[in-house]
Amino acid sequence: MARTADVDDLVARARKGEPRAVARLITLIENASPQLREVMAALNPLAGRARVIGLTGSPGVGKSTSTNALVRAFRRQDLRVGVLAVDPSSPFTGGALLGDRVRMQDHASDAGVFIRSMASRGHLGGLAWAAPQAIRVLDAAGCDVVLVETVGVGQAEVEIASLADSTIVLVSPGMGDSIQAAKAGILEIADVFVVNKADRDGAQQTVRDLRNMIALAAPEGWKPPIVPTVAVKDEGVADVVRKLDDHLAWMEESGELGRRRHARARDEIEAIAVTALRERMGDLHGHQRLDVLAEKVLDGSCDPYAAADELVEGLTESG
Ligand SMILES: Nc1nc2c(ncn2[C@@H]2O[C@H](COP(=O)(O)OP(=O)(O)OP(=O)(O)O)[C@@H](O)[C@H]2O)c(=O)[nH]1
Ligand SMILES: [Mg+2]
Repeated sequence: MARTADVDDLVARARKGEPRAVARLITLIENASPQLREVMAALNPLAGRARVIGLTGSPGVGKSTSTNALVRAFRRQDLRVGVLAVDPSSPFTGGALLGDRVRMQDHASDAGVFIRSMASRGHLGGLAWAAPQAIRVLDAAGCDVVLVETVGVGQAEVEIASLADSTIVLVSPGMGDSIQAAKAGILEIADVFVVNKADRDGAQQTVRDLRNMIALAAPEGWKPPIVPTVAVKDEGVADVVRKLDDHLAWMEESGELGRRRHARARDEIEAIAVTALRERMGDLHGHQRLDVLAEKVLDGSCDPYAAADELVEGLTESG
């Protein structure tokens, strides 16, 4: 393991926005490095400035194309942008993310843009704690905006939404059925709806379906706007940025921003704690203690709840 001095140096270089240092730190996160404790202690005071925007939606709906277009729009405002493409379902970096990288070559020579894809590599706790830490790295490296692209698959979609200040849900024409199916889920997480591929038939119908759905749900407070886009032609992207700005202003005014960030910090702490407990649990698996307890339960001298209590106590006191 590297010495503290190395971590200090890495953090200092990342803070100056050096891409290689940023990349190294995110790799430490992917590998669940024991150095993360030190890294996060150093980074946390530097973070908290970035605005985090999530993009989610079914495979192929145009998330990467839209991310790309949003990067361009924010760069025109001279903002530094971080992009994190996460695949919560797969432990491997699959073809889709590889494809993203190629498309992201557009920004390869731009020092104001950091792009990184991340897979969970199957480690315990998956992306629940890894994604917020990667966002923190980008934030501390001076990104004004962090865009998080994730493939929308059920629960993962909801989890990723909790990482962002604002969440964009993308749909495309002809997805009526899946909109119905995902109804409750997407209404819950969408701050801005984007109907992408508006150059295709049925876009108006999709906008109407969404509008009806929102009207039926009669949300209190923020009512998610619906923005048609043609991401491949950059059409409607400026409108998306405007709606995101409106949403940010509303969150600041209503106190929602503070509430979301508080909830996010809670989730991250919980994920780290649960992961630590699971790891200790794993250590105990081949452990004598569990064997002893199993015998006690079998011979009737201890009930399984009391045995589990004893096990949990053992986990928390063994520091
Ligand atoms: N006609 C049309 N095609 C689009 C539009 N936006 C994206 N596409 C195309 O749709 C395909 C998928 O786009 P991506 O941006 O890769 O979609 P994605 O949601 O990131 O896909 P995954 O990461 O695989 O889930 C590509 O071939 C894009 O060129 C659009 O507005 N109109
Ligand atoms: Mg993509």
